[in-house]
Amino acid sequence: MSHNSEGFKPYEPREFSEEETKSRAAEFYQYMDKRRSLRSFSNKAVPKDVIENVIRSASTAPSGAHQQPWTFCAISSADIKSKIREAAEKEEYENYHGRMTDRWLKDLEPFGTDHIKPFLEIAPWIIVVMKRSYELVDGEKKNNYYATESVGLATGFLLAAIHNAGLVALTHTPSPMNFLTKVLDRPANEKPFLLIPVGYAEDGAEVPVLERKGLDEMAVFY
Ligand code: IYR
Repeated sequence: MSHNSEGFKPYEPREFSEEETKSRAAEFYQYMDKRRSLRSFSNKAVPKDVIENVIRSASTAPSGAHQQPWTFCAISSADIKSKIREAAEKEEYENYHGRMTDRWLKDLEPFGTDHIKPFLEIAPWIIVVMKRSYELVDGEKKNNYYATESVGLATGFLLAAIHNAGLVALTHTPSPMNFLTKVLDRPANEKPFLLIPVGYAEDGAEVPVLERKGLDEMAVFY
């Protein structure tokens, strides 16, 4: 009998037959391919424990030295949501009226976006993902490793968990996002990374027609 090395434990693999592996991979792809970013939300409530569990799923992402350099701020307060909408629309107005280049505005035309963001009040939840660039240990700054990559991975897991629960989301980046630090009263070692309204799609919601790159265009096998 082998015994565990100090600080290690046996990994419990979850393996499937080749046939089942193939069908699981294909079915997961089909399922994920149905995910879309939504901008029209219903105000239908989403229970808090659903949000807790999608955040727990996000937090299963790998991170540099397992430092888990993220904080998820989950907002259902109507008051805070309207503060966020007001501040976001102020920034977005500037973006759409001078800060974004003509090329950028043209590239966004197919998505029908503008500076008005009602979903920030209508969606039952907003999750603001915070990146923790460093931790304060005895008053000293300790940088977290690969914080951007880690938070990006966790956000990807979050979006997959939201989709799996039958909910919809938008990865929203009002720019600049520093107003969130103030509105949410967050510490200086956290920077807003993404703002994600979460809820159900509005009845009759539409999404832009778009194609995803095919395997030939986005993968190379050696
Ligand atoms: N942040 C703005 C503009 C915007 C930019 C990109 I790149 C998008 O994919 C979508 C929107 C907004 O949210 O409207």
